[in-house]
Amino acid sequence: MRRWYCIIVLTGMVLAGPIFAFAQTPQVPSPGPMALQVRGEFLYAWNAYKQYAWGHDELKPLSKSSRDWHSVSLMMTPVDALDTMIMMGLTDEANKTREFIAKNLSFDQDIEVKNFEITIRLLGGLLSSYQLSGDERLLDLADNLGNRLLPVFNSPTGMPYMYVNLKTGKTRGTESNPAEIGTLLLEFGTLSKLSGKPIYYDKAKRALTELYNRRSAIGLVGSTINVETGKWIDATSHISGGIDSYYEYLLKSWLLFDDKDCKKMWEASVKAVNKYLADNTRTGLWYGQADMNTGKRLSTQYGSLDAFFPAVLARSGDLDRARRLQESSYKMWTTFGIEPETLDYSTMKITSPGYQLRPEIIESAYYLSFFTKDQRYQEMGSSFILSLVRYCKTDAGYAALSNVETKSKKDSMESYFLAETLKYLYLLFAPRETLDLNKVVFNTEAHPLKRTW
Ligand code: DMJ
Repeated sequence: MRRWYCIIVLTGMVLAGPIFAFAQTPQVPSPGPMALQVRGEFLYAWNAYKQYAWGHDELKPLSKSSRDWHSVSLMMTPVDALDTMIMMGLTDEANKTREFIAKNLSFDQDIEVKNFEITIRLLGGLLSSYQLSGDERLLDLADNLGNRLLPVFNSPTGMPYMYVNLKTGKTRGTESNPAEIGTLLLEFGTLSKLSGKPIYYDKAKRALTELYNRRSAIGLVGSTINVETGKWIDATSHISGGIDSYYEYLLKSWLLFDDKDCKKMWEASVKAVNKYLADNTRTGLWYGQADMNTGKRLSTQYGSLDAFFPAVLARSGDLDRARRLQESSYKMWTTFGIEPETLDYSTMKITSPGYQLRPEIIESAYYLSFFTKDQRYQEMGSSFILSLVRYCKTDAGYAALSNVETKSKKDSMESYFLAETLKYLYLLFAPRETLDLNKVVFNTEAHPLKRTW
């Protein structure tokens, strides 16, 4: 059954022409100098990971050493980076990495993992690389992982606990947030479709729906909720970290699965977000914080995580808001030479000074470039590359910044730098035939998923 499916995927990839066709495929023109530069930076960071951290979760670029999230490595960086290699046409590197993962990665570990992070990085990464390579071992790994994560949904409400032990299935973490509850359906749903097991889709969809059902009378969700009682603990509403990708998955689950419930939930949610969280100021359009019950403005914080929203707006067809918000994000970037984690947009003063090598502003530039064909977004991309090389490049890969004003570096290169930041930067400059954004949905970790069922 699997083998049969696989032939369809691979045939589909060939017949689909440029969709999911990458650099080495004849229909796609060769990448130009900017895309090649980004590919060079990817290889620079990846080679540093291989030299100093091979097999571990992450590279520590300043101490030239490695970090594992748990007592054993789950190969976070290789799994997260694999589909970027495939998309960049780094075929030999991708084949070696895929072989290494398939032979050495095991989820049969007595460790407690964070469901959200493992889902978006590993489950998402395995599924997209399976779709791109046709290597069934990756789907088997995804199925094995998905099964070990399933106990998280055994709460009285069906909303997931935050942590689960991969061997024992023991769960922990009753206080969660919309992002961790509502950012699962693309991965679990795709796993259902590819494995033929409906349980994954059903559990993740129920979690999303239970969360949506607890929105306030004015249609907003808060920041923290108890998954056992279903009661809100923090009523602050925003589009930033902790809520962000909940909205993204409402829209994208509708698009990927043609799920009409998700369409309804997305449309109602974005209406409330645009009514109560959007803030039209004299410096442009921003999105801040408001009370989920009254809609009263609570604060005016915006940051690198909020910068994902223009991409979502653009994908939904709202190019006007997407363009305006991207200009604000860009202002945040250029004011300091590189973006801070958060600032107060009413004063433009920094409230959290780090830069964690985040991708969101680049992701939005790519979506806007694809949907508007406006050169403006590649211009933005040029300044993103310049800043990254100038401030974050080290002897061994790339480093986050602890302070964007002093540009002091931090000993961290998160796996999403290779999965997302450099992938979106590459796609921003690569020939548009490389990938058709109308036919592919990226999970929140930039792993492309395609409807092959
Ligand atoms: C990534 O893990 C994902 O993009 C997530 O949705 C938000 N945080 C990081 C990148 O900033």
